[in-house]
Amino acid sequence: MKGLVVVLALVLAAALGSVRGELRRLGDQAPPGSRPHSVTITEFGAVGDGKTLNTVAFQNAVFYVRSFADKGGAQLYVPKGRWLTGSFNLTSHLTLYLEKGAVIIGSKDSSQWPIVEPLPSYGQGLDLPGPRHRSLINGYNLTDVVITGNNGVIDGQGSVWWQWLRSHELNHSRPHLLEFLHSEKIVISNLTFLNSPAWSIHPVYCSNVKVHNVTIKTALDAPLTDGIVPDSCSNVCIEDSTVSVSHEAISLKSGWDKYGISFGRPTSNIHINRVDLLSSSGAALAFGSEMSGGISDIHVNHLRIHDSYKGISFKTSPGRGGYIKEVVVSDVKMEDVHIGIEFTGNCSSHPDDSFDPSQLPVINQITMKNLVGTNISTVGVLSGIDGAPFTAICLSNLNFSMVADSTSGSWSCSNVSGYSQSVFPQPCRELSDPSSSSSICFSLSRYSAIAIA
Ligand SMILES: *[C@@H]1O[C@H](CO)[C@@H](O)[C@H](O)[C@H]1NC(C)=O
Ligand SMILES: *[C@@H]1O[C@H](CO)[C@@H](O)[C@H](O)[C@H]1NC(C)=O
Ligand SMILES: *[C@@H]1O[C@H](CO)[C@@H](O)[C@H](O)[C@H]1NC(C)=O
Ligand SMILES: *[C@@H]1O[C@H](CO)[C@@H](O)[C@H](O)[C@H]1NC(C)=O
Ligand SMILES: *[C@@H]1O[C@H](CO)[C@@H](O)[C@H](O)[C@H]1NC(C)=O
Ligand SMILES: *[C@@H]1O[C@H](CO)[C@@H](O)[C@H](O)[C@H]1NC(C)=O
Ligand SMILES: *[C@@H]1O[C@H](CO)[C@@H](O)[C@H](O)[C@H]1NC(C)=O
Ligand SMILES: *[C@@H]1O[C@H](CO)[C@@H](O)[C@H](O)[C@H]1NC(C)=O
Ligand SMILES: CC(=O)N[C@H]1CO[C@H](CO)[C@@H](O)[C@@H]1O
Repeated sequence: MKGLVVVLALVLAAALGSVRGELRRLGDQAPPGSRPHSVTITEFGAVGDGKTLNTVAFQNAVFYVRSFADKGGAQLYVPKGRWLTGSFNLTSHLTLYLEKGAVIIGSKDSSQWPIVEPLPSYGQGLDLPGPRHRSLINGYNLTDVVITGNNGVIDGQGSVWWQWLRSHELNHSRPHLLEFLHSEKIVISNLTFLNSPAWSIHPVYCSNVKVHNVTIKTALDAPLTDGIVPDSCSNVCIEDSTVSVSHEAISLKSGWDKYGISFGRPTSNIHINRVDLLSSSGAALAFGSEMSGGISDIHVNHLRIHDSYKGISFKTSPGRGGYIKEVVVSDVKMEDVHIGIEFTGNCSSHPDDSFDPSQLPVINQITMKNLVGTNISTVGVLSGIDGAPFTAICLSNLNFSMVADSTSGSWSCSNVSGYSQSVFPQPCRELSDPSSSSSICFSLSRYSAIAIA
């Protein structure tokens, strides 16, 4: 059966190649992601009526684009229309371009989202143990892929998955909208992502990933939908984007307990600039709680967080191992947030009951400077691990104004230490230790530029 499909696809590819004859050539001054060749999804039999299932058309189109890999690659053009599809794979040297009014829609039929093994750094699916559903759009072992458009839309129709999760009808963990594994030189820009079943953009074991000018939204009462989740990745840049989801808007991760420790791939050199984040029930910017491969060298600038449960959260637990260190978050505006800053060493979700509580995480050298908060209920809840305190938490130039009738108090701290200057309201004494000095704090001088080829 599989052989037949491949043969048919080859025949189709050859036929299209000869029929088309001359492929469109794009100008020399073309924008990033432009390719010397272009094909349109309708050439593969796709119908943009919102009803016809186009999974095979997308699969065949990508299969055909593979033949341009050594000729500069090709663009797959998706015109205006509603293009219903199940899960499909991308290929290297591909630009997927969604025209204005083009909407790629995820099927509501779970069998259109095949089952795959859990990620090796997680060992289990996140909603349920065992395997998980493949994402809608997948990249495996790719290089040089651009997903862009004139504000086209990728809509996961996640509400069916949210309902299955709530009613315990899921058989396997939910899929994401866009996932890249073991890939490099990825650009995602100028698009809107709606209603992911779980996470919207999930690069894992990737390097040189740029996310620019995207809008991500899910219903605010959806269960556990995350926006952008760089996971065991290096050299990632997220800029000029707006994320509004129920759970974490941007979440940095690197694997779960013993699986993440033995996989050992950290998340490092991440730059996040000029983003606008909302998380109705989680944290707008989160680190962890899956961080067993380590998270370091993170630079966040010009962040707006509003109408969120938590603002910035560092999450871990005994059993995780790993580290979160060398983080600088600066120039943050927070409005209408319940808990501004959270550190917790008690995130009790584990892939197995057999986790090793002696695997203690290290949280060290976290600097936050130039934060202004208005209408915040509780400024900071910092709760480290007894016997493995979080250290060198450095706060500089923070000014939070509280909810008028706040009864929760401004700061609570345990098992943490650090340094603070010009912080209002006055932080807890753990962060005012006179023996600490600014020399323990991670500074911006270690900024390292990242190159996206
Ligand atoms: C995104 O849109 C901007 C403005 O139209 C354009 O300059 C940029 O090249 C686009 N990005 C890509 C990857 O096409
Ligand atoms: C998509 O890629 C995965 C991983 O390489 C592979 O197992 C699967 O068969 C591919 N699916 C299609 C339709 O090509
Ligand atoms: C991954 O890609 C590289 C380079 O294209 C190739 O050599 C290798 O065989 C691929 N590995 C798998 C598992 O597909
Ligand atoms: C962002 O993308 C939209 C299309 O989605 C485009 O019109 C706009 O110019 C882009 N802005 C930037 C700054 O690239
Ligand atoms: C779970 O499996 C049952 C039995 O095979 C099936 O009827 C049901 O549709 C599946 N649920 C989902 C969400 O795929
Ligand atoms: C303060 O923030 C809360 C959410 O934390 C919101 O419900 C409330 O309307 C805000 N108050 C004002 C005056 O903006
Ligand atoms: C950790 O959380 C669990 C419930 O999630 C609670 O029972 C336990 O007391 C907490 N431990 C600490 C040290 O806060
Ligand atoms: C904090 O900001 C408010 C205005 O939002 C200002 O009135 C106050 O003086 C500032 N406090 C400090 C200590 O800078
Ligand atoms: C070592 C240490 O200071 N442990 C403290 C951690 O926090 C708890 C709760 O505040 C304290 O009881 C421990 O003494």
